[in-house]
Amino acid sequence: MPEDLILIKFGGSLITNKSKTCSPKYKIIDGLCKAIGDILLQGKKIILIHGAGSFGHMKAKKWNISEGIDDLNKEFQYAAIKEIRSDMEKLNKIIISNLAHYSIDSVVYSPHKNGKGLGIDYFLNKNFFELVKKNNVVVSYGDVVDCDKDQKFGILSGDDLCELISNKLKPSHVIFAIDGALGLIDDPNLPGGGNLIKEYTIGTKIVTNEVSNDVTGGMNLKLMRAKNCFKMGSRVSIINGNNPQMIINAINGKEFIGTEFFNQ
Ligand code: IP8
Repeated sequence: MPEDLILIKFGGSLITNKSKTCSPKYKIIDGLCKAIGDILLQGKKIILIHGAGSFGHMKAKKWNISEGIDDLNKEFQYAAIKEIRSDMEKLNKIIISNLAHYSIDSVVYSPHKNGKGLGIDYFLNKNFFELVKKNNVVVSYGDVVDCDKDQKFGILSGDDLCELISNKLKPSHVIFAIDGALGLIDDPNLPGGGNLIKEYTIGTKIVTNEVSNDVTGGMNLKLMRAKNCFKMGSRVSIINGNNPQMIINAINGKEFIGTEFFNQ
């Protein structure tokens, strides 16, 4: 596994206000981009994946995009897909230009333009691997993608991309930067919102709550993808991205607040 390749996912709720359509959290994005700069200075390569938050999930939910084509509403669905793809490009541009503000050059892999297939059946085009080979920062994101199945289209989550990329490129460290919790929580229904699991042993059952305005399964999907990244040999951490220093600490092997994955 390449020592220097780090895969980071910025969760959609971390970088956008999830209750208001297309509402970026500029200050949070800025802090995260600055942290990317610090990590690059340590000689690492970065693949950055970002979620959709309010740039994707609301319209996708309204028009049932994750379920695929619905003959009665297909015209509205195709209009919504066009809008979601363009909204995701807007969110992506905000991140790319914030990276550029810190003199970080990055290149983008657009999932719907380059490949098709749902979930981990998505076909990562060879362009992606070329981009990773030639650039220090490659950025991609959750998207509406086409597929060969009868449903014709659906959602590719950024979490799916993380598993796919881990499988192919075996990054040394995969970090899921989240909002709303310090890391994995044992049971969010407990008084006080549950306890942070600092060391998560693969196979331990935890309770996850459904999240509103989310078409890709929230923490459940993230946990499944994170476990699979770990099983494929990457170090895996789940960290609250509102404090980007914790991401830097984790990468540097320093103490951090968050969840680290371990074997049984
Ligand atoms: O936020 C979802 O990606 P995620 C993509 O990473 C869309 O799950 C367009 C809803």
